[in-house]
Amino acid sequence: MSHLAHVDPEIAALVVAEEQLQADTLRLIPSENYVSHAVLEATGTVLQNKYSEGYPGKRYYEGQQNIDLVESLAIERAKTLFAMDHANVQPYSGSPANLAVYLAFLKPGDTVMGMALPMGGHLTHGWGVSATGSWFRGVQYGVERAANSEKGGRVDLDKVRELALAERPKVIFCGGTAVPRTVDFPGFADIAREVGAVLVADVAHIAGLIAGGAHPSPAGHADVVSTTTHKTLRGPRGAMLLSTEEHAKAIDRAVFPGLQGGPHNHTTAAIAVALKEASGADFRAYAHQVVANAQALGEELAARGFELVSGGTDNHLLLVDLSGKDVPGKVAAKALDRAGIVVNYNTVPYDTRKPFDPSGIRIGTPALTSRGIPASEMATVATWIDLVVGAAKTGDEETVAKVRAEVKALMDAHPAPGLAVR
Ligand code: DSN
Repeated sequence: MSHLAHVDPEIAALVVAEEQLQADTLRLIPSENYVSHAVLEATGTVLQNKYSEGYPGKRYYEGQQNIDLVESLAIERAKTLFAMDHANVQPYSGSPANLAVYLAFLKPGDTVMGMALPMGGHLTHGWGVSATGSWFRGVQYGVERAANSEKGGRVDLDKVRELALAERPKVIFCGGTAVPRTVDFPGFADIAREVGAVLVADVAHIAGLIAGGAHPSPAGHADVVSTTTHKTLRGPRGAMLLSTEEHAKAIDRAVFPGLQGGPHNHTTAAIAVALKEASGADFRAYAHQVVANAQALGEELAARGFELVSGGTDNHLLLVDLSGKDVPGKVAAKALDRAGIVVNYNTVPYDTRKPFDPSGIRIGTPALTSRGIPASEMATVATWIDLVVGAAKTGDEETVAKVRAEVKALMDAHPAPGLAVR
């Protein structure tokens, strides 16, 4: 980064500091990852100099000889990897991708159904504080209470069906941001068919697991698949909308000219690279290891008395209810951060605390798995979390500092992809 360091040393120093932070810390935020050098290189290219409103072969700007080929490659790779008829790789990120879905299928005031935010859904699935819940009529389903041991923390599809029959949504979202269990795409598809709704599978969190065969695919069930590209898929910050042929035109029109202007071509190129990487055998192994690591970590945390929403995980993510530990999620998350373990505080279903000071933390294994950290280390990770959550309660900063040194040693033994520093 010699040019950056020369022109703007302040920003250059902050980038280097961030790189060092990512190298030294155990990043357990389930929506984060490490991209490869190849993805980083594609992101930092001259492709960002271009305007390309339109789609390959149908642009409003000349000079698209190379850009058309880049976008076509990304589209074809996305269609193949996710076995869908159509792909639009232009949405700037997950929220704009979901807004394009509203534009394609709904009019203001129409009914949309999705999982409630505090139950694990996403803001854009019709939650009140989002435009999707104020400009549209959001109807929300949740998960069962923990006391119902068999279904606790899981979606009861009979209840989703009842709600859908009563409310007749035009669009149903399945998936979310804090969903530790397999999304039943065929079950949701049956309900959507019965009420005549478009089924949108928001697979942002699990796209990489689907690509790697570690989570069932929504292909053949969902009408539209919405995903970001930077989570388990390990690509640049961006998004895609995939669909059946029937909805291809509506989706394309909604993204451009409906919602966006020119696509971010450097991101499109990096998405194409990430999709190529995700189609390889190594990535299949990665996706399965992400799940194996999350399950091992869940078992180790449960053995140390941590309450896991739904009792465990089928994917990359654990939602931990700290009520029984008598430590608020935010206090735990801040102590863990001081120990070099990065998580986010999170509401748990039926939380009695507020979203900015909730009862839980959310943990995921995509980033640590990208560093090659094996399942055999999850007992150590769980012990660190246990020690630090205990230390957060008593103000024992000595333990926090001791864990930080141990975390650094494990990180040094497993360098992260894409980083120049160790
Ligand atoms: N902010 C993302 C996450 O952390 O899950 C979802 O949009």
